[in-house]
Amino acid sequence: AKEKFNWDDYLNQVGSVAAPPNCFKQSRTPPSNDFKVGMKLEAHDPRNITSICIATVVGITGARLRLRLDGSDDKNDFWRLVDSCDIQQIGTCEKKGDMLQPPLGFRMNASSWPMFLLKTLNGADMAPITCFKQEPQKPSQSFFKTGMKLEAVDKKNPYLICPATIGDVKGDDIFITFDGWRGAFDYWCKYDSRDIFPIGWCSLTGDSLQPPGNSVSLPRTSSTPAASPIKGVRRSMQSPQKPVQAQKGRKPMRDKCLGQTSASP
Ligand code: MLY
Repeated sequence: AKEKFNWDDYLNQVGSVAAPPNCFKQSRTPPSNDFKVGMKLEAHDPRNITSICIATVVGITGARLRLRLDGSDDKNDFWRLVDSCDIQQIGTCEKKGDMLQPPLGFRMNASSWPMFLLKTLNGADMAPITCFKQEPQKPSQSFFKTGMKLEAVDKKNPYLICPATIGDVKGDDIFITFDGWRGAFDYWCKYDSRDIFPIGWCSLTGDSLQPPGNSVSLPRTSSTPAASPIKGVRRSMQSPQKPVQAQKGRKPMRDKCLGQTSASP
């Protein structure tokens, strides 16, 4: 049976602290997700951010929506929080005097866009204004410190939220390292990224937080016997003291976690 990941136990085991909630551009209590699958809205095209397109909610996960741009394929889905300023009610674009655009990679001839738009909106289930929540303010500055723990979106597998550590801090930029994955999924982002959350976020939204990968390093002083892995936390076989970020580009160890994360190639 899969043991449930527990932050309190884990922080004790690895001897780390959580990044305090005031570090994040997230509301203290996650916004409620009132959207339903099939609803339509306006969204910035993530591949062409100056375009506003029609999107359909194709999935709901915690406080996030899985979105697909109308007229696009099913290979470019993206995820947005219900309080993201990247999404708005249908009609907003027109009210501002802007024009709805076909998505990048529109699957039909460009000349068929106006008719496609009419048809896609005709009789559509449009998400009501009450579904859209106010985007929270960003913290006045970065309060992150190297070593702090958080929950972060895996950008290579954006449906996944995983235990992570601040690996480095440079001005307004922070380096997100994924616990137990030897650097393969790490990335830099701004401190006010909407893809990072305080610990406990997933348990509040009902999202499933991924367990750490296999190569989690424990401090050498830990009283836990090296031979017995505890709740999915194992001593790194190579270098228990070395920070995970030092091994950028390496393949993650796949033996244990593959089964739980095999939803992507
Ligand atoms: N299919 C991918 C999933 C890896 C996910 C890593 N995240 C959780 C940091 C793989 O097995 O490589």
